[in-house]
Amino acid sequence: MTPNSGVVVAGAASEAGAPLSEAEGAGAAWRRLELANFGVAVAAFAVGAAMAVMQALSRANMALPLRSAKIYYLSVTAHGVLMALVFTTFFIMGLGLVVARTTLLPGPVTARFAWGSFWVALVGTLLVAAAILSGTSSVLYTFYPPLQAHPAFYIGATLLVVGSWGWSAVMVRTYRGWRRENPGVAIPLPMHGMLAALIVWLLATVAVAAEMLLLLIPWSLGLKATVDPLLARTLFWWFGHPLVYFWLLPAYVVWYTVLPRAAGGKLFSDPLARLVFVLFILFSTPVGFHHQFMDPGIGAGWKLAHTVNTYVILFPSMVTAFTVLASLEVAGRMKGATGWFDWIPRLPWGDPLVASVALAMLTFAVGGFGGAVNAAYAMNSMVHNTAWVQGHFHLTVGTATALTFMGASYWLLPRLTGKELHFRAAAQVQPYLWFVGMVLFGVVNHVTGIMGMPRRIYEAGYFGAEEATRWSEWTAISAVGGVILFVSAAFYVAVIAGTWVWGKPTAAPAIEYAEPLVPAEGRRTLWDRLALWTALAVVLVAVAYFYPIGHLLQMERFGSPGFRPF
Ligand code: HAS
Ligand code: CU
Repeated sequence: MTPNSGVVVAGAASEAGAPLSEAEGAGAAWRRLELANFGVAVAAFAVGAAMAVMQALSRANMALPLRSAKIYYLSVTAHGVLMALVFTTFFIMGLGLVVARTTLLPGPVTARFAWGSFWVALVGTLLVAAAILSGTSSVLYTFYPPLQAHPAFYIGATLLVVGSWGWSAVMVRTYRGWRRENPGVAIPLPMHGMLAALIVWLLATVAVAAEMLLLLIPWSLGLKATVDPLLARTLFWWFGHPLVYFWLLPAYVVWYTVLPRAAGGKLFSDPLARLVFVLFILFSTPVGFHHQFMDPGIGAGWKLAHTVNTYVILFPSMVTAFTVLASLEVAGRMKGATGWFDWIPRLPWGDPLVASVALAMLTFAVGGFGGAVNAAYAMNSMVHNTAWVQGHFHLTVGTATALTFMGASYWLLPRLTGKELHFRAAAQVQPYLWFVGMVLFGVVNHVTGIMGMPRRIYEAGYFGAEEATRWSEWTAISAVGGVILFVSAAFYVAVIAGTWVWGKPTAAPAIEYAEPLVPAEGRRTLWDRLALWTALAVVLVAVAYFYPIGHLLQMERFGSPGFRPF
C-alpha cells in the first residue's frame, strides 16, 4: 500500500520495502518525540484551564480570596500564553510529526536535531512561564508595548519560535526526501494541509521575530530607552492573524482527513481540500490591519485592502463547511440514511473524536460569522476591544481548534502508546460539556460586548456604575459557562493522564486517513506546487506591508518608555 492510495497506514514503511527493523526503529523514535510534544501541550492546557476558572468568576464580580488586579492580569497573561501559544504550538508540532511519519514514512534520522528543537522550544516556554508567574510580565498574550515585560518573557517567546522553526526544518527535510523518491506523486492530503500550516507559520513568524529582536528585547534590556508602539503592533498583527490559521489548519487536517473515516464515510472531495489549503497559504497573512482599524497612522486605503483580503479568506472556510458537512452526510448515507436529515442521527455521536469535531464545527459556524462582523470597519468600531472579541476567539481558537485537538488526542493516544483510552465515558461526555460551557461563555460574551462591556477588565462592575449593572446578570451566566468548561477541561486532562499512566495495553490501532469519495488520481497537480504558492504568498505579503511599514518609519518617531502597572 503506498501513501497515495488514499488510505495511509502507520508503519507502512515495512510494507513499502524498507528493512523492518530500521523502519520500526525510526518510527519508534519519532513516536517518542510526538508524545513529548503532546505531553507539554496537555500540561500547558491543564495549568491554563486552572487559571481560566478564576478569571470567569472574577469577571462576574465574585468575591474570591486573593482577588486583586495584579493576580487577575497575571492569570489572564498565563492563561492566554499557555492556551493560545503553548498548547497549540506543541500540539501542532506533535500532530505534524505524526502526519509526516505516517504519510511520508520515517525520514532520515534527524533525531538529534529534532529533539534539540523540541528542547529549545521547551526551555523558551519555561522561561516565559517563569517570567509570568514571577509577576513581572503581566503583558497579556499580545504583549503590546508600552506594557513592558521582563526580558526573559521576550527571550523565552523567541526561543519557542526558534524551536518551532527547527520543527519546520525537520518537516520540510522529510518532505523533500520523500519528494526526491516520488517526483510525480501528489502530496498525501494530510501532509499537504500540515505543510500549508507550516508555510503560513513561517510567513507569520518572520514578523514577530523582527518585533522581538529589533524592538522588544533591546528595549526590555534597557539598551533602548523607548519603543514605538504602533510599529510593534503592526509587526505583531502581521504575525497575529496568520497565527490564527496556523491554529486552524491542523484542525482542518483532522476535519478533512480523520473525521470522515472515523464517522464511517469518505472525504467528499480531495481537490477541494487542496484548493482550501492553497488559498490559506496565499491569503492568511496580508490581512493584519483588520486588528488595527482603530489605530492611527495606517492609511484608510490600506485598511480597505486588508479588509478585501479578509473577505477572500472567508471563502476557504465556507468551502470547508460544505465539504466536511458533505463528507458527514456521505457517512450517514453509507449507513443507510435516505431522507434529508436522517444522516445526522446515524453519525457515531458517542465517538469522542466525531463528537468533538462535529461540535467544534457547529461552534465555528457562529465564531466564523462573528469574524465576518469583525472584519467590517463600521461594525468593528462597535465591537473592538469589547467582550465580543474574547467571545469570538473562544469560539474559534478555544473551540474550533482546541476541541478538535482534544478529540484528536482521544484518537491519537491509543495509537501512539498502544494503550486503551482510560475513563472512556469521561472522554465521551467531555466534548458536550465543552460545547455547552462555550455556548454559555462565548455567546454571552458576544452579548455583553454589544452592550459595551470592555474586554480585559478586572473590575467588571466598574465599582457600582449604573451602566455596568446591566452586564452583571449576563456575566453570571458566562461564569456558569466557565465552571462547566473547567469541569470539561479536567475530564480531558484526566483521560489523557489516565490513559498514559493506567491505560490497558492493547494492540495499537493503525493510523488511517479518509479515502476520497472519488479515488484520487495520485498525480502531482498544480495544487501540490507549494514552492510556487509560497512565492506568490511572499509577493502578496510584500504588497500588503512594505509600503505601510515604510510609511510608518518615515513619520516623525515618538517612542514610549515602558510601563509596568502591576
Ligand atoms: Fe478572528 C480577532 C476576523 C477566524 C482568532 N480572532 C480575533 C482574535 C483571535 C481570533 C484570537 O476582522 C483576538 C485577537 C486579540 O486578542 O485582539 N477571524 C476573523 C475572520 C475569520 C476569523 C474574518 N479568528 C478566526 C479563527 C481564529 C480566530 C479561525 C482562531 C483559530 N478576528 C477577526 C477580526 C478580529 C479578530 C477582524 C479583530 C477584532 C478586533 O477588533 O479586535 C474567518 O477566518 C472566519 C471564517 C469562518 C467561517 C465559518 C465556516 C464554518 C464552518 C463550520 C460549518 C458547520 C456547520 C454545522 C455548517 C466562514 C467551517 C455543522 C453541523 C454538524 C451536524 C456537524
Ligand atoms: Cu485576524
